[in-house]
Amino acid sequence: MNITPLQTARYEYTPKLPGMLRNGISEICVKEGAETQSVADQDKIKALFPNTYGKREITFEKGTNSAPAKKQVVGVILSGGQAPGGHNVVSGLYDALKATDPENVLIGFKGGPSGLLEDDYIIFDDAYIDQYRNTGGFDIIGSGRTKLETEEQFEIAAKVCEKHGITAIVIIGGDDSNTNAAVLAEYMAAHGTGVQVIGCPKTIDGDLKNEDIDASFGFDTATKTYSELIGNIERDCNSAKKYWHFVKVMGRSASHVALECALETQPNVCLISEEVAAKKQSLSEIADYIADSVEARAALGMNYGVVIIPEGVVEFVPEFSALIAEINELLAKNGEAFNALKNWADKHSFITNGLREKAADVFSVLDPTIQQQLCLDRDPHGNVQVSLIESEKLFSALVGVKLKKRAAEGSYIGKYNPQHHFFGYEGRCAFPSNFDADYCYSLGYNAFMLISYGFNGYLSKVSNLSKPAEEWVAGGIPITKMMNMERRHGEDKPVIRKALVDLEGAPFKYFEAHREQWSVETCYTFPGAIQYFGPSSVCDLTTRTLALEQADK
Ligand code: FBP
Repeated sequence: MNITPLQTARYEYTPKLPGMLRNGISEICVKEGAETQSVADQDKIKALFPNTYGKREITFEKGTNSAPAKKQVVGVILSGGQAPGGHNVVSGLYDALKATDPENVLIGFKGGPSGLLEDDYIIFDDAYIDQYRNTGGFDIIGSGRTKLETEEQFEIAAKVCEKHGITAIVIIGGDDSNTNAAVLAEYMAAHGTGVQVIGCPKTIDGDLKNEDIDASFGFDTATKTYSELIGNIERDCNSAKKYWHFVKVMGRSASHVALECALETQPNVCLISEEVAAKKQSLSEIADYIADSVEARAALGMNYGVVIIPEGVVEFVPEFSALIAEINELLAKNGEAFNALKNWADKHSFITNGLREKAADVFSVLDPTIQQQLCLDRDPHGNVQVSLIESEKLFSALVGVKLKKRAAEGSYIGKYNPQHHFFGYEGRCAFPSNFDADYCYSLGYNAFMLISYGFNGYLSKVSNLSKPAEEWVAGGIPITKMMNMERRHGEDKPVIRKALVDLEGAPFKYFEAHREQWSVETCYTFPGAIQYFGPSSVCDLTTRTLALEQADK
């Protein structure tokens, strides 16, 4: 393997642990907190998780380690989309496990949860782990999106655990993967397998957070990477003075990524899907909102700007989601007939004729490329894959139409040349920032402490994250505490409640207070590249979101 100088230097980096975990394994004891209950639907969740519900939250402290001596064979799984820091979770877990007893074993199941079902694994040793310390990506064992949810899958998982003598499984994933971890934990307890299951909060989307979990890992590095790129675009924009850049950023339904990037770079416009939903904004209103900024800046001689668009925004525009639902329905019933049509003109008529008037009107204002994207193959659940819809192009085209009209009416005199970008994959495997390197290593190390103390169905929790690592608080939280019942595929299911952007929260309020000025003036800020070496004030900075959320602490 060819190794770059940065990679070599990052191998040498020693991640910082919370102060309470620093004195060595023999000096970590448990402090039990209050019993917990789920965020909602307590009776239903309790009935579904009789063995793992209501357990106490716990924190670790300095003190004599009283965990029972036991050989540990731990299996680890990376689940879902990549997020910077996954390798550090694995190395933190490995280091704690080996520091406790060199005979302990860490098994990595390959390619996500399917690795456990197919018994596809490797056994880690120092040489293997050392190649991946402080590096981005999930390539240490790969990842996957197989859902662990059926009784049959759990039976297989239990058999694989028995075969290897596995005492615990660590699932590193987002809200869905950790929901699955909770269900697996309950299964393992109900069947007396003795296998413990521990989760770790991962996702660049930032939507796995709540009163216990300050942030999901990967959000820090991914948003810093996108913010660097957006800042560079702003500088280019401010230099060339001739383009309006429309930048879509990943994040699924939630707009945490878009909001954080906006706080970091102060663009002219940033849409927030949660606000679009709250105000029930139409496509036309959103286009007008962006066009207002274009027009105001043009009046000041600035025919350029930057717009940030969250990946999932179209799902939140009521008329657009109604259109998607109608197309879904139409294609579910008539998919074969539609696919048999040879050219787009025929397909276009087929769709237009099959829609009700309102939906057909919305369809008709869309650019042909977007119309075609709406008719692409559905996902396994029959839904349109919204991340494939180029909403950056959708909105730039709608703004173009608005501006033409305004020019004809004489209110807009300017030039409008849009450019388009989509940032997602660029950030998911970046070298973890110092924050993510430290946080993830701590999550993995802490996950092993939870295992050694016998906890099952817990999420590894490291909090107080806006403070220096020395002051971080390590512990665990029962996953059932974060759950409620939601409708999924026509059934009520227990799931971890997803965190969307809180329109009353400090990060949004800050953005709201400044966006008017940003929309007209040029207030761009340039975060630059992530710094790994240098003053702590530069290298260990966390996100603006976390700093604003925890400003009062
Ligand atoms: P997770 O929720 O699994 O962490 O994935 C995050 C994410 O990067 C989303 O932002 C994005 O919509 C999705 O994964 C894309 O994943 P894929 O390339 O597998 O479709």
